[in-house]
Amino acid sequence: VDYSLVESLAKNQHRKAYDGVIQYGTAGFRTKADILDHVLFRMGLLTVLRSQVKKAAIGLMITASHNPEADNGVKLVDPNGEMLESSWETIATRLANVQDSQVVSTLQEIIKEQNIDTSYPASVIIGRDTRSSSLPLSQAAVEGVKAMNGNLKDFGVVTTPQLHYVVHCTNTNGAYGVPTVEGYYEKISKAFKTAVGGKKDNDKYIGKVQIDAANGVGALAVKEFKKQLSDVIDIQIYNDGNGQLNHMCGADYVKIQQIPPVNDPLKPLVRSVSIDGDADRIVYYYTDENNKFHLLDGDRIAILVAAHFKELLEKSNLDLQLGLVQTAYANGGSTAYISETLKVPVACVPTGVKHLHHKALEFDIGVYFEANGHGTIVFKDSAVQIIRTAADNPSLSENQRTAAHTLSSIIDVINQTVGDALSDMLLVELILRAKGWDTVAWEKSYRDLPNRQVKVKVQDRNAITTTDAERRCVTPMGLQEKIDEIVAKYPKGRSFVRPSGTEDVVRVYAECDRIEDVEKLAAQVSIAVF
Ligand code: NG1
Ligand code: ZN
Repeated sequence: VDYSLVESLAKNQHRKAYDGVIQYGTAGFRTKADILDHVLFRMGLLTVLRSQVKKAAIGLMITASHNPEADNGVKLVDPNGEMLESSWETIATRLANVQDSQVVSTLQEIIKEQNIDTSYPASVIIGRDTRSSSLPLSQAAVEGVKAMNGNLKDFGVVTTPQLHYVVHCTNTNGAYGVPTVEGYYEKISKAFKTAVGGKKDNDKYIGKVQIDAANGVGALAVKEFKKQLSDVIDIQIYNDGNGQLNHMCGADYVKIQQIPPVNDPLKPLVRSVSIDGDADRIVYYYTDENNKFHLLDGDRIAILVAAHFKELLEKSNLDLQLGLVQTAYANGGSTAYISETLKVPVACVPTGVKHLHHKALEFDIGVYFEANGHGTIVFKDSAVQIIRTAADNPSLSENQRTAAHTLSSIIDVINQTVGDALSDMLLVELILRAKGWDTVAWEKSYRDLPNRQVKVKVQDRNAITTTDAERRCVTPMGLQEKIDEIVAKYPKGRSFVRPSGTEDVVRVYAECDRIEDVEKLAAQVSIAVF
């Protein structure tokens, strides 16, 4: 490596244009796009070292997900397609913040501390979303990778889950699938067709869905699935990339505002989907005959999936442990339903998919979703083996075999590497079809408690620290007692506060039994925080 070149690039073309501290947060670095160039260059440098440590290909995705167009971000993807290990988040933050003149010495420190074999041929897989700032930022990352002599595969514009998928497939020599975007579409489409058979409708289920693509990169993926699956499902798309990214549309907007996105045709009872700006989140919704909005969020998707798997496991008589993972943002109605009615074990972990993913891996089949619609299902290799064997086992009854077979075909629809809006959507569609349900039937299983999420701007959001999977705060002193006091006045009341990892705000979540109280509860807690 020519470190004088690295130094010159760091001091000139990619010099730091920002004095404040930039932190690797819940989903990597995320902030205004115009102060990120040096971060991307440095992350290009760092992925090479990460690849040499893991002796595997590492991913680098440029996106700011559901944030406005002016923002951007970058996250690194570890070999299995999972989020970067947390000790390296600290390393990434350190490298991103040193002075330009210290970039080379910091790299050398990292090499020494991590005992890195720099002769290993590194490889880095890059992807980006459709933001106008994403191309120049990806060029900065490419320069970083090249300056460190890393091999590079630039997949251009892809969804976040596609990038995770390609990284995983690359490192497992194709065992999970072909490591290309075409391979991704083909695997999932084929599995969906196998799982549903030929017909489009079943009882109350109508094989037609409309999708708000948030004017993001997901629109490209929706269009491709629409083409490949036209004979089994009818997909209508809007907010398809021609409008402003994430503006009054997308999964985050619909979930938080609890209203339909802009450009929704607003026909009553039509099953509708909103995905986010990089297509890793999904929520369902519909408006009823009285024009009332109904949201079916990540909690509801998780429950639909878990209930279906439970039924198939019982039918196939397979002894596999099914579990569900949520965060504190999961609606209390959903948690009660899972543990009391469904009787599936449920765990609660801190916000951020990496926490959910890790916890879910403890089960044979782990279903995890954030309420905002970010989630997937992970299977232990041994569980996949057991299911596949049972599907072909002549000594089982035909009913058992059929159930195992259904499970087996469902596995391949799922992008296990990370939450994937479109693979999740196809999973929901095939379950609804199997059950012959429309959204009204799906919604019937339990009632969501009325809830509100608000943001509070404070001087220093990190003054708030939390415990118990973020459900209680430790500092500032006295705040938790105040919250307890407020919450106690509301039947079925629950509220918690935590600093956001992606925005400079404190998030306040509140839920309670009566819709007319929830606004007030959220406001009172917000005042306590302020
Ligand atoms: P923060 O900003 O830390 O709350 C948000 C979401 C997370 C996750 C990340 C990454 C909520 C309450 N928080 O994190 O679930 O999706 O963004 O996109 O939805
Ligand atoms: Zn996203």
